[in-house]
Amino acid sequence: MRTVYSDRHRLQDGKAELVDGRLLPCFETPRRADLILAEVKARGLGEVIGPEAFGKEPLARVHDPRYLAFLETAWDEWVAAHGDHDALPLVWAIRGHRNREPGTIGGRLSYFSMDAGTPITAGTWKAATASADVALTGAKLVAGGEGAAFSLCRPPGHHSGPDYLGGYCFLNNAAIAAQWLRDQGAARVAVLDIDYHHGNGTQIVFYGRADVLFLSIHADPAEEYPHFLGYADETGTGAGEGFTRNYPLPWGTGFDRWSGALDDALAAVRAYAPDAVVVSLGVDAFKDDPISRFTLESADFTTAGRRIGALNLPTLFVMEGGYAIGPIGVNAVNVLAGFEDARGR
Ligand code: OKP
Ligand code: ZN
Repeated sequence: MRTVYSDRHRLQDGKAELVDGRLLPCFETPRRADLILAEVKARGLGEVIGPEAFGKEPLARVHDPRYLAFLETAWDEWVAAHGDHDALPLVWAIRGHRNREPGTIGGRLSYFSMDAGTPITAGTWKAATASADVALTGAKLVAGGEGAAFSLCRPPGHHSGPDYLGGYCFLNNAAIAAQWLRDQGAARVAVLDIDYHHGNGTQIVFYGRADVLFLSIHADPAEEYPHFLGYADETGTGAGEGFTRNYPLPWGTGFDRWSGALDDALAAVRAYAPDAVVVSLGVDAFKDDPISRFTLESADFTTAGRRIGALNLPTLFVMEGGYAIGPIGVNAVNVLAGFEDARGR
């Protein structure tokens, strides 16, 4: 399969995130994409191409225009108010507070974010829009009849909701791609999120809809980030009832249990018979991931890829998380190679 990649990911290079009371160097670094790209080339997965520019319209199909306007100018406003160091939010509306956009950049940053781990930097808007273009270009390949494509997105997207950033995510690349596929005529799209963290943003975008099936296998939110969404009893609402499925799993989960959830999710995808599948491909379920607590081995990612390939459906892989620098490339490409293997390519 072909890989879509843009060097612009480098423009998102935050200094620090707040973790357990400390400001630590960002886990979500340019090096992640470099290592994945190097492995794509080393393994001969297929041609690497640059993204097309899709503009703002496909972003606005998923995100609130007020949020997009905020994100585009946030850095300049932040610099004018506070200086040219990375922007991090500090306070959020809690139960009983007002849902009202404040006037200052500091207040607005809090209003449009969900955590203090996702710095806005000088290059954030350019990197995030390039990442969305990478996802959209992959979607176009799949819509055009390529059986599969790999969108090597960075920064990731699945925690970003209609009007907020968070979890290292600014624009929800997978949701933008899935919506674009719908807008191009796909009747049904399934989004399968295998990142270690719940895809809260993607879930919310499609929660009330039957035309996009959302399935997520992740660490139990009672124990793990993002903490406030991703329980098994969240199954969709209204017309979307039954079209969201969550598989929260405890810390320490290994491939036996994880793959049981995967098989159940894949059976649901098969029954749904979508025109396309978007895989939110995080490889942070890996045993040595520095911020995660599942125990998958590198070889397990190949097996997972094979099982996804056995669906025999047009498939777009959209890169999400994975922070074990070193094996991140091997783990991501193992999924893709396993997929190709099952397709007999
Ligand atoms: C992004 B993706 C845990 C801090 C959690 C945010 C994690 C975002 C993960 N001590 N920080 O889903 O891989
Ligand atoms: Zn993750």
